[in-house]
Amino acid sequence: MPRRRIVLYNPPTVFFTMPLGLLAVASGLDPARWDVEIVDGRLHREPVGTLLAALDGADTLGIGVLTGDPIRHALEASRAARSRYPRLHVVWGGWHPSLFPESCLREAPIDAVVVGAGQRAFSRLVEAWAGGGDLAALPGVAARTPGGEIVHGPPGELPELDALPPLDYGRIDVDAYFARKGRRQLDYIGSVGCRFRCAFCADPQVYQRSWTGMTADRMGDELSSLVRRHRAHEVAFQDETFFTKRSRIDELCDALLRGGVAFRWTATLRADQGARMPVSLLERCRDLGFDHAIIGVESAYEPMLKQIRKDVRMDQVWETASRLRDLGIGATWNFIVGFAGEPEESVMASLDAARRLRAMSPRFRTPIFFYKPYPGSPTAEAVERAGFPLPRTLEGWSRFDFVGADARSPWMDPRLRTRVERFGFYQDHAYGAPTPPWKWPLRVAARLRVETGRFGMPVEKLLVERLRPSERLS
Ligand code: B12
Ligand code: SF4
Repeated sequence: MPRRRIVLYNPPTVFFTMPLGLLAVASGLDPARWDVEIVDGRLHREPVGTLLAALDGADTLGIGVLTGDPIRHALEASRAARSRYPRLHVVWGGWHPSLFPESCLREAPIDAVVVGAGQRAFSRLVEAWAGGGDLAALPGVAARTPGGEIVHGPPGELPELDALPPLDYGRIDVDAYFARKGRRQLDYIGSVGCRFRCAFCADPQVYQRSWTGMTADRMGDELSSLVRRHRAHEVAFQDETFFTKRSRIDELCDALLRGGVAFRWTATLRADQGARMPVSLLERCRDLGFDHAIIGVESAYEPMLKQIRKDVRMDQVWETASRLRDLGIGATWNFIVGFAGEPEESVMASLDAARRLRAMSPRFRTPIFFYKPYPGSPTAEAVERAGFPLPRTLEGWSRFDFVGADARSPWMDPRLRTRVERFGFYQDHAYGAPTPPWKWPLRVAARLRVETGRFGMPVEKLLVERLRPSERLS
């Protein structure tokens, strides 16, 4: 029997992380039955034109959709594909359709959405279309029947990652991502979901606070061969909480040691985990390439931390910071300001903690994000209650993005918002890697401002922005 053709599409987004979601979906399909091609809109000058050419002879188009601008691109691609190939099945999967399956099915020209993990669900869906199965019985799928009715299958299950074949990176042009990133950094993931309950995050809703991970042995084997094959210098683990199980991390270290391949790696770390883990384990990870941690501090104000259910205390942040500094591991400490109703003292406490962290190590960064109520979380609902309605339609969500002027928590006191923006600018110039001598005056002025907390008349900022306007991201 001839193989049926499926095209998987990643709409343009900011940054060049490898499309692991599409690779995972492709890996769940029987290669004897399905011929799968991945088109990444970020790599092509004419993304939709490239997609339409790839769709020639295809039965199914699958698109991975994040909230925000990617929806606009997904709509454009779906409409173009539908109009050129009217018999094509179009499926959306990923985070936005997982949160709003109904709205996607009603408002986009698509036949089905996959809710949550896609490996098994997508494979069952295309098999049902090929063989005439009952769409309403498919776990993790919501679909439109030929009669136009919307049917929902039962909730999908978390995949047993060890039971699935490895992601086939041969399906993407790995070197093209290295070139776009400007470093030979491979993206990899060894788990799904997260057990924590942060009130601003979509993960608890999509994966119901469950977590499953591949065995460390398998990760070690895959990483050693991937790093060798692609001559990668670094690996970026995309897991939501990489250090979830201490014993597994220890086993991973054993496996990496056995694999004998050296590479630097970056991974997410919760501050409570960093403070609880034995220092010897962190040290072992460092010796095996752990070079950069990504840590969500979110807020340095304890009542706010409680309200957003971070389940982390500031003493754990400081303990983790001292440990990482002493071990020479870099870290990005992410802060969020502007939750609905957040008091000024909370924002000020976060700015102060960011300053202190920045001063601790030249390898620490402390980006401060304005809270953006990404859907599917209690803090987004709080924004609605504060009188700022969230989008109601798919088009509305497509204009909702984390960059641009409207992304700066409009419910925040404008004076405080300006202060955060100025702090962000000056702290970037105050600390970090050594700068060339001609930038020293800016560094001295920025350090003085950050340390004294005086941000009035920001002449340096105006000058730098005039000389180098900031890039538009998406
Ligand atoms: C890499 C990444 C990105 C990349 C996107 C890469 C890409 N594909 O283009 C970049 C850096 C661009 C990015 C940006 C943002 N991201 Co991001 N990102 C991630 C991250 C860390 C890893 C994604 C990944 O590769 N996962 C591994 C794969 C295997 O899982 P997956 O992508 O979820 O895919 C599975 C299912 O979703 C599904 N699936 C996915 N695609 C498809 C397609 C089809 C057809 C089907 C059937 C199924 C399916 O099946 C897959 C296998 O089970 C996730 C967190 C996470 N660990 O998932 C956050 C995450 C997706 N990002 C998130 C957010 C909030 C953002 C940002 C707003 C900024 C930010 N603060 O990070 C921006 C804005 C995006 C935009 N509007 O442009 C949220 C979700 C937001 C949402 N509602 O869409 C997440 C979940 C983080 C979080 N917990 O809050 N991100
Ligand atoms: S923010 Fe991170 S730790 Fe918190 S629920 Fe989301 S993925 Fe889990």
